Amino acid sequence: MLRLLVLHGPNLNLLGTREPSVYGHLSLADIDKSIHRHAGTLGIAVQSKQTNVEGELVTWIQNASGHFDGIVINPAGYTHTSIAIRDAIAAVALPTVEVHLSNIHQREEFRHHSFIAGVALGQISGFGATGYLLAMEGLIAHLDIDRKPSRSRSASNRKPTASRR
Ligand code: CA2
Repeated sequence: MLRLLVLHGPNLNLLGTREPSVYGHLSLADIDKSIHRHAGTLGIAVQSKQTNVEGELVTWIQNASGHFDGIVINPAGYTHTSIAIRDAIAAVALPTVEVHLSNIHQREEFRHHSFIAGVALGQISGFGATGYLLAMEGLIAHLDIDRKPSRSRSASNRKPTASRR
């Protein structure tokens, strides 16, 4: 079974309490609930964690190796500042999708640059909590392709995916 690690960065524990016009009304617990529900329908395992501490994110990313197949991360404010998180993602070499609830490219100039984007498989920004679910699906599609040689993707011997979706 595919295992994904979902990491939430600083201040995301405040979701649902302030700035609903930017980040929506859902709490982090609500978002985690929908992540776990979606994982169930996709037939994958997820673990999600939040921290306000940069070094903790670095350690969790490092420790993901061997325990997880991919990472979904909303690095929050560290997106725009953290070379340490970028280096950890590059070092661990697990496919990683960067998620933002808001569209960072429509916001202040300082949010337009991400230190993470250059080492991520992709970036999803502006879809609210749905972004996490899209990131999980993107990682599954990527890992399925990675795990199977192209020959085994032919219609004749491809396993039906309906059981996972
Ligand atoms: O849009 C996103 O998901 C962000 O990663 C959120 C970060 C921000 O620094 C990024 O530029 C974009 C901020 C997270 C703070 O979350 C709060 C939630 C409720 C109240 C206050 C802050």
